Amino acid sequence: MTTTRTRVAIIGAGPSGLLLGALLHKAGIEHVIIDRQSPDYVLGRIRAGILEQVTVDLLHEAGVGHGVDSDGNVHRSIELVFKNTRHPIDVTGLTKGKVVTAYGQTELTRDLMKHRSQLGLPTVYEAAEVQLHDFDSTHPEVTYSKDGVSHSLQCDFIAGCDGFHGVARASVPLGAITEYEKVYPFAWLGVLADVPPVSSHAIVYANSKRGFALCSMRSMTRSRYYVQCPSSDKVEDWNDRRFWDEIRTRLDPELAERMQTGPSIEKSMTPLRSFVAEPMRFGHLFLAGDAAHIVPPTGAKGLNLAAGDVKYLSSALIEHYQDKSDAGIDTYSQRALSRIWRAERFSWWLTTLMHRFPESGAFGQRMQEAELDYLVHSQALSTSLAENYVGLPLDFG
Ligand code: RFL
Ligand code: PHB
Repeated sequence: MTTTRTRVAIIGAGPSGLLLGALLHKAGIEHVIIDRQSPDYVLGRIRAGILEQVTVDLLHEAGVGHGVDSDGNVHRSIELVFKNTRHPIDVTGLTKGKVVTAYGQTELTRDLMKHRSQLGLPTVYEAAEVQLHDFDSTHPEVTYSKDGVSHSLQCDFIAGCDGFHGVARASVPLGAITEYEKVYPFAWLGVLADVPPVSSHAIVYANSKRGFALCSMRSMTRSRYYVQCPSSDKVEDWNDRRFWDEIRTRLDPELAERMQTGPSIEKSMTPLRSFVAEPMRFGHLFLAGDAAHIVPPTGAKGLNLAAGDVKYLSSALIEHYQDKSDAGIDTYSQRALSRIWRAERFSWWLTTLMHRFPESGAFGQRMQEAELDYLVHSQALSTSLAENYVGLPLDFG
């Protein structure tokens, strides 16, 4: 068994863990990141695509903003399609100038990884049997094995940034944690293809008789599209031809006509879930990102919420080491959760508004249509959508 010491042990090298590492390094706080997967596996997961300004600002603060600056695509509006008609929502006009940026999680993760390796910061990939110990004391420990050798990492704090299926939340005694969950009765099938996006200036959200569809992008030559499908469907049920035929039926005639198709380079199924674990601090263990909460992807909030948590947590740890104050640590969970529940509400609302629910019936259907109709004609409701879409401020109150 080898033994090492650091200040903060970060479990998970996804966006939360890598961003936390970059911010701690800037403040001179020693840390180690441990992930059970390989770098290629982490980069191979095609996920988020829309960044709030809060997230972009945080990347700059961490010294990793060049990629999003050069390759991100600034969006000032979104488009809602229902009853075969497209309705633009002027997100920037409704939020006094705020924008979102289309920039893939893969690209963001690659930027953070590169930054880390250029600085020579320690990251252990392909760590097996990761276990957390004694986080209710002042001397927590993380043990793992790598290439058959056992390791012990002793630290002051553990940051559980290891996603929904990680070990950090699972290590908390059952009685100490409350979990809230809603599982939706459908999934998204996502396709990545090297074709120009059907709409490069605005993400398209479509509510159609055959279910929800979303048109997003990764660059001017790479598109990311999704369709709602039954949770029981498998990726193999959807060949490219079926996917392209289906998404076209869910858009308005002009977009359907304009959509360019091509071979998929990635296809994946995402179940839709809302989930929150409370609290997010257990002694010297903190949870951040998907380890603590999941939103259905409809509102594009998951990665952005993770970035918000990391901002609160890095500030709290910096305050602890630099100012010898635990005020930030003591309020971390409460501050993060208040923003998380607002994003949970928004993501649940937009999911409910835009998808076909098997059980909603004719009345439920009319309610959805009436709300969409109200939304596109009401400045008040459009403003609510827009201010949530661009992201609520970190200090919203
Ligand atoms: P991640 O990305 O899951 O990373 C966790 C890392 O922890 C590692 N790990 C472990 N390491 C050590 N020991 C263990 N026992 C471990 N178990 C796991 C894993 O290998 C992994 O490397 O969590 P993180 O960092 O909190 O990041 C969260 C985001 O990935 C997630 O919220 C977003 O992708 C959600 N999301 C979106 N968010 C947005 O803000 N905007 C979007 O447009 C958006 N679109 C999406 C999305 C998520 C989607 N899917 C597939 C769920 C679209 C989709 C389709
Ligand atoms: C994406 O680009 O993957 C994406 C964009 C907007 C969403 C969800 C996912 O609401």
